[in-house]
Amino acid sequence: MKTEITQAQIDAYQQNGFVVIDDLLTPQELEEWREAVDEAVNSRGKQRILGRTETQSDDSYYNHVFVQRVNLWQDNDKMRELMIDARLGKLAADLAQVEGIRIWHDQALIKQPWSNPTGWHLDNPYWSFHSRDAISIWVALDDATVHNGCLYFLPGTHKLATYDNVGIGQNIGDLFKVYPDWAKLEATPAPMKAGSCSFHNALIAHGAGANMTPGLRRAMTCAYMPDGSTFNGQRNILRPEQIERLQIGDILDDDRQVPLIYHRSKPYVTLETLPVGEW
Ligand SMILES: O=C(O)CCC(=O)C(=O)O
Ligand SMILES: [Fe+2]
Repeated sequence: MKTEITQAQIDAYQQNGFVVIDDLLTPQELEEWREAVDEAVNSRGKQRILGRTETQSDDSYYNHVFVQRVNLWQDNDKMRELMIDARLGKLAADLAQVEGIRIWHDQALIKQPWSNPTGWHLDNPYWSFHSRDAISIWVALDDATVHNGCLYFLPGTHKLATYDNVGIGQNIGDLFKVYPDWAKLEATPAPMKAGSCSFHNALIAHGAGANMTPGLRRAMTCAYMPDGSTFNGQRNILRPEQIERLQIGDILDDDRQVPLIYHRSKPYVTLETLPVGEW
């Protein structure tokens, strides 16, 4: 795994709100990630978010944007091994310029052949904490191209975004009802080879194209929360019992739900020290 990033990459990330890092994974690691993600997604079955019953019908528009399976690290040993990795945490911390990184949630996002586009959206407004420094990694498990649904970004929008949310609906441009000025910007596509990755700020406007090919566009992603972030009252992936125990303003710091995978000056969890059980 590539563990070094340059100052130019950090500057580009801070300026544009995203950066592509070529060849994050070695060919052997890529094979390992593909196998682990395929296995974890298959054994999860239809449960999109762990512990939650679905209401979406199989033929809904959203189900044909991608197969989405959230928090595979929590129910799959191999995915836990891949996700609880201080090297990934350090890359995220260096780019975001924060002290410590917790996993908010991972997700496999698999665009099957002939999938719908992913509408323009911001990530952080959905989450149970607000941070201008939250960051996500998106690892391509297949070559991501403009034909099969690579990501697109509106550079710089992370600096202007607020926490107002619009749901990802069927109209890919609905975000521009909230941010009309952004409708005039040119999007930057982020094609990348399998094994490469991008990092994006969780407030940057982004989306992905349709999959116009008969092949898969698989991606493994992880949303990261800067250590010290506080509960904002939103449910997102938290279970009702967890919400009941939280007050707005509480620091989200339970390693069973939001493991601290890297910190510059305090101990962080490893596979061996990760506490087990539900929070
Ligand atoms: O892979 C996609 O289609 C969308 C990915 C995305 O929105 C994200 O990783 O935040
Ligand atoms: Fe997103």
